[in-house]
Amino acid sequence: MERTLIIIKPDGVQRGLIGEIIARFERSGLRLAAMKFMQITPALAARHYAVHEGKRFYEGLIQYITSAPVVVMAWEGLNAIQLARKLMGKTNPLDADAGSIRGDFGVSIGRNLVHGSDGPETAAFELGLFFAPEEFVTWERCTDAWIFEEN
Ligand code: D4T
Repeated sequence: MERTLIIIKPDGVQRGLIGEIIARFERSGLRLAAMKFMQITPALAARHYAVHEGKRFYEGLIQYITSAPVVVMAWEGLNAIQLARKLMGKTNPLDADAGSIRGDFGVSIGRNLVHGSDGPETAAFELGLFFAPEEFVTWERCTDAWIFEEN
């Protein structure tokens, strides 16, 4: 089982797509483990996007992600990280498949609606940035055995 950090970015919130985006994760079979509605501070944004510091799009990225509220979530399940990235589609909406969140609703790379961790180490780091350990809810759904095949 893996956990991944998903953010519905300011454009997703402003465009009224919170429900639409959450529905896609919920329907996928992934299980919600934590969720909050918040506005990201410049300091937190700088830590989250530290790997991009110095790149030409960095300043715009920080400005955008801190400009309005976001929904931050932890989703868990088998291969949650890879599965979530598939649901989101490629970073640039132009390259994202139809049927993915960015492919269906995005137009510009700088307004790509969602963030999802890109690997296990990034996920652990990012989840720790946004959630305290006690904010993760440990629970079982009655459908889990019908969704998560045991090897
Ligand atoms: P995030 O991190 O937002 O889920 O995006 P990705 O993981 O899919 O993509 P990324 O880390 O390469 O980029 C982070 C963030 O920067 C924006 N961006 C990226 C941009 O505005 N212009 C660019 O040229 C690139 C490469 C979009 C996502």
